[in-house]
Amino acid sequence: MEKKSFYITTPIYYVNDIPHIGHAYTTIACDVMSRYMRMKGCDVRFLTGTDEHGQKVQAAAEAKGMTPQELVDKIHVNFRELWKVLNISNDDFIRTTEDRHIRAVQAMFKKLMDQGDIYKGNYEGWYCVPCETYVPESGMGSNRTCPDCGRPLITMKEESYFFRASKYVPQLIAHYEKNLQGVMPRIRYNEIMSFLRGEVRDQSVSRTTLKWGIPIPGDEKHVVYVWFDALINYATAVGYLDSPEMFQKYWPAVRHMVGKDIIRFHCVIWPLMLLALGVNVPVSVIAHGWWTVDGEKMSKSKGNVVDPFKMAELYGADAFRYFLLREVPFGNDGDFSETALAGRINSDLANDLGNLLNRTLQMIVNYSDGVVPDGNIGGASGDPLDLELRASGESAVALVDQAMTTFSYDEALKQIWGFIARGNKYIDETMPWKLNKEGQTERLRSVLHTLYEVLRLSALLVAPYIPESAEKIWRQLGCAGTPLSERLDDFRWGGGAGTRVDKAEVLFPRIDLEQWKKDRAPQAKEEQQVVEHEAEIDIGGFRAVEMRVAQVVRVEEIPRSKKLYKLEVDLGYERRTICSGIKNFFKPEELEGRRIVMVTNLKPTKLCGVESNGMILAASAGEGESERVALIVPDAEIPLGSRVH
Ligand code: ME8
Repeated sequence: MEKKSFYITTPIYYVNDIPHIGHAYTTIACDVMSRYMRMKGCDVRFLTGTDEHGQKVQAAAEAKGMTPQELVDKIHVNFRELWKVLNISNDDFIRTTEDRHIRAVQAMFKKLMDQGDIYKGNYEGWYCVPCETYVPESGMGSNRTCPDCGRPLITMKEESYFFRASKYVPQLIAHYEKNLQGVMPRIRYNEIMSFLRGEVRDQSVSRTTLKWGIPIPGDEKHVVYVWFDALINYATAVGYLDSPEMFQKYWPAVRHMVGKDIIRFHCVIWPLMLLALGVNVPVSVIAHGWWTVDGEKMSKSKGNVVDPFKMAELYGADAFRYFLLREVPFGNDGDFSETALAGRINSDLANDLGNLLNRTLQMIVNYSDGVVPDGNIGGASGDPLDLELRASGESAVALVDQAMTTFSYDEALKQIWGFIARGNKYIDETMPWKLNKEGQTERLRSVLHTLYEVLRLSALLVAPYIPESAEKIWRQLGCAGTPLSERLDDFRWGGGAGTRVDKAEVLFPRIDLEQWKKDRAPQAKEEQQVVEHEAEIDIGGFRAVEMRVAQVVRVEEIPRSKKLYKLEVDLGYERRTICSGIKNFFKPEELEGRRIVMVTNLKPTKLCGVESNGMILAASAGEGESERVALIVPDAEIPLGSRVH
């Protein structure tokens, strides 16, 4: 029988952001669903990727003296690395700078243009000239200023292509009226319906002010607006242009998981584009809530951005995955706290699941020589307690399935943990040690076999959530293969007799909370600052950077720049001009005459019209208003031009 297709996507993340728990959350949720649907026997396609065009990337690349392509090639790796660390099982990773995507975007654009659904007009909006970007009314600072640089915005008008979104609105409303699962959960559905019933304007889909984007075929002074470009990734990756067969297979089964911040793009603009193209709209867009941290909005300037790499390193990927999905009802906003994470590790993972495994394996070793006995656990003549436990397992499977169809991860986990708790209670009720002492061999066999089955089923149920630990449980139970390659529907209660179990190993070590508080709490704030690591280099890579001692001779303002100074520096053997972004931290007289360290072999680059020939070294901490900068200076008299190693 042909497998049912299931195609699930994460948003493609802005590549210039450092991955944080928000990104991890969406991706973990998709991963759990993918793993679950594979275990249900579906042909799953799971896509994630990076959104790599746009003004911010262009500006960041310029600031680093790189081409935008070089920059995105380098930094998109942050996401790939994180998905490895978090055990994400995506089948594909798309980048919007890939050729397959550029061609698909251009083909869609052309088709819509040819059929008259894209037309030329004028775009008018509030624009920040230095940042070269439009700012929506909702995102402006006070007095119409740029939220990034704080400078006044101007109105700007440019030629632009427009997508005739309004034309397809009635069709989309009719679709959603018949398909209530088109937007989940219901609160977001209602939000989208009321938006659609208001005024949906035609959408500007090109820019002439931006260079780093996909050129519009036949009119190359325009590039495709980033959102129009980005949304198409979902279709590109399953062969919209290149593989009609693949597209046919997966597209009708597509689900997009997104944060609530981007539902208009996904539930309005994208389906309108698809309707215009004559392609199915997504089966569902599932919007989840927003994470704050210790009650506050996450932001780089507050330094409270939670680094998922760090969480996985400290607590393990599985514990982090479990916590994110268990802590908050999917769809609601949530507050992340490491204290709550540590608490759940101890209670749910170490106590409930860990203890059930440990106690059971230990008893099979002690009372049955490590071999699962063949007990009478399933039949009508079975003990009522055993039968009740079996029924509780069967009902957990059904309730988990129901919860998963509505993406209610926390509910599914509650059902699974309810079953695990029932297993622990069963040990206390049956007291196998007493049965052993009293020589009640028959009963003991049934009890041990029943407990083994509770664990075998639990391993399958937890596998999508905590895949690594589930595999460990599976191995300790002496089962062949991996739980993730099993089909959930094939589970039959009463199997496993005669299997030799492995040694019990601690799955989740308990955290000593007293010690943890001493170790973690004082530095929590510092630690939570994201450290952006560069890729490892060898000594040759380091030697390639030529650094020398120099002296600042003269400091001048650059009229066009708020941040830069023009410095004249003396290296002993020559004088150079350098532009340095330290204006906000030093007065000219604090710099003139100082000895500093500089990189001397950087390629010259032009900043605000001034050619810069090197870079002075400084350390910086904090962000925004609290940013501090310290110059790196030689601590003893040493000739100008001396090399720094
Ligand atoms: O919007 N809580 O990319 P992005 C929960 N490139 N989820 C969060 C979160 C938080 N605090 N912060 C981020 C973009 N997310 C576009 C998408 S798709 C065609 C283009 C998650 O890097 C959440 O899934 O800003 C949100 O929708 C996404 O990251 C935004 O990622």
